[in-house]
Amino acid sequence: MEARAAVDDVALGREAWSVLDANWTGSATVPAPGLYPHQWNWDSTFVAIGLSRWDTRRAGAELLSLLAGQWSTGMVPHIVFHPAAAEAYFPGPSVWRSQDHPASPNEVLTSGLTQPPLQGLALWWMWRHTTDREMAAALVRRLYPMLAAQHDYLTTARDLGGGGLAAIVHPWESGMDDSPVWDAPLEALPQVRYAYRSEGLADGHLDSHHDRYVSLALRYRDSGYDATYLREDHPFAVEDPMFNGIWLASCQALAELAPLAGADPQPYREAVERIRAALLERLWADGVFHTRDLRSGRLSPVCTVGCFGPMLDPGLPTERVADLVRLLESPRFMGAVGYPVPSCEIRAPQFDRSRYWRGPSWMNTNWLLRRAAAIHDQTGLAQVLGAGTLRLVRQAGFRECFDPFDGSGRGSRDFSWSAALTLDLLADTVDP
Ligand code: 2M8
Repeated sequence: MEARAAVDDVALGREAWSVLDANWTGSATVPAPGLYPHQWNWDSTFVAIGLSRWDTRRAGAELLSLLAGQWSTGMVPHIVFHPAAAEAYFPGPSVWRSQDHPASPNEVLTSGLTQPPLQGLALWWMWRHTTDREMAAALVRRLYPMLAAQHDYLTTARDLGGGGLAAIVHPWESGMDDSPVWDAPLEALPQVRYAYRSEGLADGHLDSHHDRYVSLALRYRDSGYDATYLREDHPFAVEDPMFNGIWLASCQALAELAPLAGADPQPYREAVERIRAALLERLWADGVFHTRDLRSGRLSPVCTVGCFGPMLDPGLPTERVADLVRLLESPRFMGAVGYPVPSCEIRAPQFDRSRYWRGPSWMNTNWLLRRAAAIHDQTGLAQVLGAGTLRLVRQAGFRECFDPFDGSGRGSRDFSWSAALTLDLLADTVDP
């Protein structure tokens, strides 16, 4: 394992800031130098969360830059392209062709997919932790209508199952691209071949799946990013517990921020109730939430870190919370590894400690589960998650993800959400 001398909190905080400064383009933070040269949706939003206690202006700039890419449908894209890097990442703007779609913004090039709708929660987090209430209140008023439009988009265009949940139409929309829960829906697609980022494949990705990722994106693009096509013909439509758990948390946040924005909280309160009921009715089985493939009607048998997403709901019934905490602490997840939280249950045949989202631990999901534990007064679990996550970055640096057994770093170095969320986790111990 690649280890380094453990650094103290102050030095770790300084290192985190220098990563975030180096990854700043002037208007947003890229996930990592080299591999990811544009603004990614949930990466930026985690950066905003991490900066909330320390730099309201930059946290706000991050969200405003992302939302400058919002389509008039309300969809918040998963990538906002940085013009200087144009085709440095595949699939770049020439594949997505957002500029040809009337709903996309005029001056900004984006992808045509979305990612977990974390922005409501991030705005609430900023409001709660800011040291500049006036600036934060102005940001809430400015961003609120955009997040309301995002919410309407998910409610109308993405309830493909008709049961009150938002469906994702591509694994990239989950943020957990290579998760084994997409294996069955992907394998049901016809086999295709594309040259896809070949230099990275040996390391973290499954070759044939990536060919299908590209073909799936092209099919959606060629439909004109059409909502009716998604509902009736698109071959990939999945209800994901993490995506919907995050959506619920953002609805809760929008309800709480409504008075500040002069808006009515009631629609968001109702959305929270509706999403909770749908999660329990449609995705709960055998003591945990599962993904539902709307095309086959099947629940995925594989349990991943995403299955704990609905724990972000403060109103989740206590027996369900107890079931999830038991599973999370069991040898299927945290109980058998040194570092939280493996992205796939380790007894699953698909578990692989070295492949993206099929085993490694990630800071962003650790942060979400720590938040969920805190919401449900699981103080011990929250502490273990916080301390274990900080141990990862102290030992291995701000890597993209980590081996859950020995804590060694994997993927990109100087990864922005790992740096930003470290700042948030350190806030308990380091004075601003
Ligand atoms: C990874 O996803 C991108 C596609 O969006 C990729 O594999 O190229 C995921 O880890 C995703 O969660 C993340 O947002 C993105 C940028 O860090 O990289």
